[in-house]
Amino acid sequence: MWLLPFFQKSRTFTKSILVLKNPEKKSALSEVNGINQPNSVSDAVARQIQNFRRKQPSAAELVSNILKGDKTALSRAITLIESTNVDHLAKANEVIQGCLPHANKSVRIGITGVPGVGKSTFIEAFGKHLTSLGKKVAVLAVDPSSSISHGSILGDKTRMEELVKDENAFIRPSASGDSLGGVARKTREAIILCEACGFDTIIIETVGVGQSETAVHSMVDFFLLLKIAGAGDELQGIKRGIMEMADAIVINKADGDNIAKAKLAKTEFNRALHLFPAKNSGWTPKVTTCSAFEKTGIDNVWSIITDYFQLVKENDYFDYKRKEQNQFWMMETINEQLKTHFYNHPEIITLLEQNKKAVQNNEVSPFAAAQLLLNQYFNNRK
Ligand SMILES: Nc1nc2c(ncn2[C@@H]2O[C@H](COP(=O)(O)OP(=O)(O)OP(=O)(O)O)[C@@H](O)[C@H]2O)c(=O)[nH]1
Ligand SMILES: [Mg+2]
Repeated sequence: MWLLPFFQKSRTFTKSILVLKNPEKKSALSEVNGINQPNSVSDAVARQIQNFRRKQPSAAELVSNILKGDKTALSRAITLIESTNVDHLAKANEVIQGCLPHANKSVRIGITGVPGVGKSTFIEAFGKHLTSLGKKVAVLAVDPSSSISHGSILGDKTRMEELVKDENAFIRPSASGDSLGGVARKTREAIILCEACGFDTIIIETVGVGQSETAVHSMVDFFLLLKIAGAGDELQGIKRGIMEMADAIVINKADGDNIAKAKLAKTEFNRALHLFPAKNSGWTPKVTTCSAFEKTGIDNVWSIITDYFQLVKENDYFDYKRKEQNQFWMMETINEQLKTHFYNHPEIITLLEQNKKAVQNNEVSPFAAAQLLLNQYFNNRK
């Protein structure tokens, strides 16, 4: 008998489920008819957005929108050049060709420095300073080491909070890729697209480790090395090559207790730079201090850079260097594609493995093995 109330209860429960399942019987929980769109949403605009998302724009559309300064089209085009899909490659080349006549109208600045030196904080302060002067700033990165995190800029967008929101700025994390050459080529193509989109100041960031700074140096007009003051041993551990490439050394974090140390470091770097041979550009590298955090000394960095551009545009070094760089990148692209083609050839893959072993076991000399592989490759291509 005591079970009766339970059965009664469970029957009412089943009934209410049936009511829910039956669309005829509306309950407060039924949302079969949905709710009306609020008046604030225009049907026409909603449809436009849906169409835009669904439709893949053609190369010509992308080019025309990039030339109008559309940042969404720019992002899409950069994604296209980063793609490894063969169909995308042809379309990407079409977009680049369309943008090329409108490129070249910017200044390209490379910024390098070890992790933690304050690159992102500096670029935020520097970029904001430039947009306040009416410039349009694009920030790209060459950072093959962080293919996992997809570039330091992405993880650092929080450090560029203001710049990200700035209408006159465009920030793009580095292309991921397994070879520096590949990443660098994509970055160079991205520069062309940014210039066509109306960005007049392009900043390329790279972490000063490995070979990436050499790649960046060969795609920019001005190369800036960011440093912090150490314990008086500034020149220790700094690669001679990087010092030679630098057009300016900026000692960051010159704030608080660090100001005196930064000044000392400035003197030391200035002395060291005098020992290097004069540059072909006719420019004497400058050393200065700044605090990206407190935004002090940033205007001075820009005035050094404008002095540089005035000089190299007057003495034609600017054009000369860009022409040299174009030639360099043509050769680089050929070299890279030849290598890729060679190493991906099915027959070569097998032969290479066999010959590696033979060379290790001293059965054949390294040169003879190399010759054999090359002959095989070229004979196949005849
Ligand atoms: N005191 C002081 N701290 C700074 C300054 N600039 C950057 N920092 C701090 O230094 C740390 C590293 O700055 P980031 O801008 O992330 O350095 P980064 O070179 O981009 O580092 P990676 O992205 O790891 O290569 C952060 O905690 C910043 O707040 C500065 O001018 N003064
Ligand atoms: Mg950073």
